[in-house]
Amino acid sequence: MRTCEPLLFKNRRAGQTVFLEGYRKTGGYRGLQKALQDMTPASVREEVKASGLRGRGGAGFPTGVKWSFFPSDNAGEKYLVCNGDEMEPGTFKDRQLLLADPHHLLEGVIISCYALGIGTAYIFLRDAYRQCAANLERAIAEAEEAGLLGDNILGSGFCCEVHVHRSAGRYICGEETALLNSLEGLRPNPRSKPPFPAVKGLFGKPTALNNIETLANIPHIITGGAAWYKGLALTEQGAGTKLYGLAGHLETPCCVELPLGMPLGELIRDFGGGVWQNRSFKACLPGGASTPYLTAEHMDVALDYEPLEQVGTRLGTGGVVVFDDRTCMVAVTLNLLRFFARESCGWCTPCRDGLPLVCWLLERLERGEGSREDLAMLREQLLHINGRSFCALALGAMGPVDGLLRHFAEELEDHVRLGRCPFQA
Ligand code: L3W
Repeated sequence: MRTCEPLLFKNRRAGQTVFLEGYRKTGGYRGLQKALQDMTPASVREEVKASGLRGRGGAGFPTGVKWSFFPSDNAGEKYLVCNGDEMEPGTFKDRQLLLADPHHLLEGVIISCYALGIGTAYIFLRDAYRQCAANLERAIAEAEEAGLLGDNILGSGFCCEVHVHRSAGRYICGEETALLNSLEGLRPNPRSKPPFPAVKGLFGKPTALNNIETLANIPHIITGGAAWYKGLALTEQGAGTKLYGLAGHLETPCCVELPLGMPLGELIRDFGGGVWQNRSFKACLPGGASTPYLTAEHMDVALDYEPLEQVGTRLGTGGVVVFDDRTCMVAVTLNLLRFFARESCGWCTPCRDGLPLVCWLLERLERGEGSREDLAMLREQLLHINGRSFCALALGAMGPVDGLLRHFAEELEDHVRLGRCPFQA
């Protein structure tokens, strides 16, 4: 069984939360100390860029490149916002980290603020994550008390404050610009990009926006160095470890930290305990609900950004949701699309009207009332919706539809031919 020395989950014990004392015992805040005492902000940014770390919130954008768009050296008002609005179905990794070890994120936030010359950070948390919010509030108070946060951190002259903000409770609040509107007290409609948040973000000021898991990696990159961090991945192009969530029809659903690039089959067998009830594997979402399906032919594919793009899907959040051979993939896709249609903010027509139409078509097909024309119309929606919506919500929603049409066309045809769902007696 291939594993790795955990970085982010190194203090994770069932039912326990590690706070400042425990975090420091295992090397916590050494990254911050090193950054403040031995490194300039520019050298921290360079290290992060060289590490190859990519955003863990879904898009996989290289963190160092994103930071390079940020006016780090200019004085003036600017912010760091941590996106903790983890509402992507099948995704629960950030929650596991905050339940186990909230200082991990906090250290990453403080180092990132130092690297980017930022004095104020907001951690935007999914509303339902109340225990995570309480853990973070306690961690912030402990860090302030210990001189790790606030004025003149560790005597360096660097000052930084961190606030926890609970989300308004909708999936769209996790879209980065809708999140900024929400944080400003506005309706969470996405903003047009460009300008990107790095240039014009919170309150119109430059804003660095990164996911929880992304920021929690920063202390390790600083203590271990970029080359070491990059070498942790199993693939040549990959970097670091990844928190993989394993859910669905598995014997042992779990959340594990492993080297980036674990082959799908190995992950399911060694950590998910295999498909439950001795059933066979039919499909999975590789990285949350907005990523096209993988099938049994993809068992050797490395769960890393490029290899997954090569087979027509994405790593997304790394939340793997498995479906056994009794599952109707039309029903699964309908279930996902109902979620996305409900969570649309309604701002743009392709998303507001397109996703309910897709739901309607899938409902007809699942009930056995669908025709070949419905199938053709479903296929057409990929063209009408993809690339035409205001933000990535509708594009993400069409991920499973794309996977359904590519991998399960025969199953869709069967619904039409039989006039019923073949998986229902
Ligand atoms: C400055 C440029 N910044 C890009 C930045 C941009 C953003 C990042 C990635 O969607 C995906 C979506 C979901 N100058 C820049 C630049 N940036 N060019 O880079 O941008 P982008 O547009 O590729 O992605 P996004 O809009 O952030 C996120 C997928 O993630 N997803 C969603 C997960 C949702 C959750 C949740 O629970 N809330 O995790 C999962 O796969 O479908 O495709 O920061 O500003 N020239």
